[in-house]
This record gives sequence, structure tokens and C-alpha cells, in this order.
Amino acid sequence: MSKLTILRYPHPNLHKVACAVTAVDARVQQIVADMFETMYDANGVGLAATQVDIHERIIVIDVSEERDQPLVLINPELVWTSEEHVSNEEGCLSVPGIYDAVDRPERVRVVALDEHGSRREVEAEGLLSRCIQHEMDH
Ligand code: GNR
Ligand code: NI
Repeated sequence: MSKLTILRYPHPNLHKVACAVTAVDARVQQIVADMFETMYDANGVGLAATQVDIHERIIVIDVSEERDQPLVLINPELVWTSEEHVSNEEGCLSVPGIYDAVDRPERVRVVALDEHGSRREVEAEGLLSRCIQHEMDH
């Protein structure tokens, strides 16, 4: 495992659009492990690969208090968003010190691959929903 460097605004690579992962193999699993190490070290609740200068659709999330509920989303797609929206404060590890309210759908359903390449569907609300949407925006 190795900790990766988180790009900070206004690094131009933060604007790059990530490509789909074509195979969930050992290379991708190493990226996932390194992203978790980086996210936990930074006390973040989520991290998108773009933030560590890897331009592939890979997201790691852990919104649990105990930091023991890792969630991996590869090639995520939103398949449903609620009509109801909610506004809440967001921060970003790539924009340290800045927090502002962002209006988003309250609940989402996302389909993605996990770290083993298995398709999974997650329905989320609250911080998890917000975090999934924030990471997908990266
Ligand atoms: O650590 C993070 N906290 C957070 C709080 C509210 C909404 C979204 C987030 S994501 C952020 C980590 C980050 O920058 N991920 O891209
Ligand atoms: Ni962010």
C-alpha cells in the first residue's frame, strides 16, 4: 500500500474526465487499496481517482464513524434520483478550507462494480447519498 498525493485546486488535471475501467484486475485493486489509505489518512469520507491523478472511474467511500465500512464503486451510474432535493454543507479534500451548501437529490440508486468486479446496486440517503454524488461529480 502507498499513500497517494491529493491534487488541490486549481490543478488542471482535476478537470480531466475519467475513463471507464475495462477490467477489475490486480492493478485496479492496488489503486483501490492506495486510495483507501490516502482517504483514511486525510480523514475524508470519500475519494475519487481523479483527485489522485488517476483518470479512471474509481471511487472509495466510508461514511461510518468507526471507519470500518469501506465501499468501492467502479464505473458508477446513477439509475434513479429522488424528486426531493436537500441542501447541505460540503467540503472537498481538493479544495481545503472551503465549505458551502450544495443542493442535491436526497436519495439516489447507483449501479457499479465492486472491487471484485461484481455488479452491485446501492440505494443511499443522507451523507452516503451526498458523498456518492460528490465523488461522481469529480
Ligand atoms: O471528506 C469529504 N467530506 C464531504 C463532506 C460532505 C460532502 C462531501 C464530502 S466528500 C469529502 C472528500 C472529498 O473531497 N471527496 O471527493
Ligand atoms: Ni471532493
